[in-house]
Amino acid sequence: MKLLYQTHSPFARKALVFAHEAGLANQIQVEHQETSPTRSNPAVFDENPLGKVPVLLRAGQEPIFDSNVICAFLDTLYRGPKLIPLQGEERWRALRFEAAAQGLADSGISLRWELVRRPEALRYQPLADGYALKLTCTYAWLDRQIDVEEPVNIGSIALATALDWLEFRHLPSFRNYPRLSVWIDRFTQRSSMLATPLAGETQD
Ligand SMILES: N[C@@H](CCC(=O)N[C@@H](CS)C(=O)NCC(=O)O)C(=O)O
Repeated sequence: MKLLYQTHSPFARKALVFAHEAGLANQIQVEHQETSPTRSNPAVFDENPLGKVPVLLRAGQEPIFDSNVICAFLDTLYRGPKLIPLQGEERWRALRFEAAAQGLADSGISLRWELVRRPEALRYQPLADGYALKLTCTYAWLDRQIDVEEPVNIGSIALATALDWLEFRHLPSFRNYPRLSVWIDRFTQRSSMLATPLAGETQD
């Protein structure tokens, strides 16, 4: 399998960390692709009509996107206990955390447009404030919700990759939320996270 990847994408890293946790990383060739809505990448558009990474390519099969679907597919190949819990409150907790993580990463990207990516004259402060509020409210919610012993699953993987990216991009900090801060510092020591460092600049 080949993963159309980006070393500075929280979503691509989520899929790759999931592959590592599922013991499948050695079956995946990782290929870096730059993407931006202002600079379309034909190699990515050929596989995903949204022009976004990550995309998982399989021999003789249709491509799989986005990160949620790639993780769901990889979990079907995983022989261990499912990383997307199958039932009960454990499932809804993991999926709720995944949804929060997707929102964090999406809000962080939107905020970066208002702070650094859009030409200065086109930036809109009320929108930046609105996205920053989504981040800080979600940090506060997570600080109440997260268990320092949170199991490794789709929820914790998605949260760790989103939060580590927010810090990498110097977006509003979660460091004044003590429980969340302790949890992320532990999770980022996992070999799956150490094997997938964030690097690089967005090319718009
Ligand atoms: N919901 C998607 C989001 C993917 C996404 O936004 N990827 C970014 C990189 S971080 C991208 O390729 N953006 C290019 C664009 O928006 O055109 C997922 O979870 O995979």
